Amino acid sequence: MAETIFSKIIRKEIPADIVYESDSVLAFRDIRPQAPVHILIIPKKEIPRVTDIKPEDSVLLGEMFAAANKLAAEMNISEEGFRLVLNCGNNAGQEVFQLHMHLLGGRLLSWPPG
Ligand code: DGP
Repeated sequence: MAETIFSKIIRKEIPADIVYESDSVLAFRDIRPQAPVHILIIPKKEIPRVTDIKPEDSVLLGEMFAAANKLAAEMNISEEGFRLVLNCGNNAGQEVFQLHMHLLGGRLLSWPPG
């Protein structure tokens, strides 16, 4: 597996504030939160970028969205709304090359993003 900081979090080699875990998906609070709720939802399988997603990953992606919905409900942001963000590559500012979905909420989020 291409090593990233998230690989170490998946293997529990470095600490993270984990808020959800299943056999295939892990979610933990972002270390640099940009909103009152800022959670990263990642597959345990190595997928570096959105462009590396394969058709056979469809169930896994569904599990990531289900985790996002579950967490949004638990954090009481389902009704007021939230944003899911996947940054892909340099122009999007992707910093960690393991697929991750940002769940952002708890404040009004402006659009367009920077
Ligand atoms: P992106 O730009 O989409 O690649 O966002 C990567 C996010 O990962 C960024 O918001 C900060 C977060 N992050 C980086 N390193 C760590 C870490 O070691 N722990 C946690 N919890 N978050 C991290």
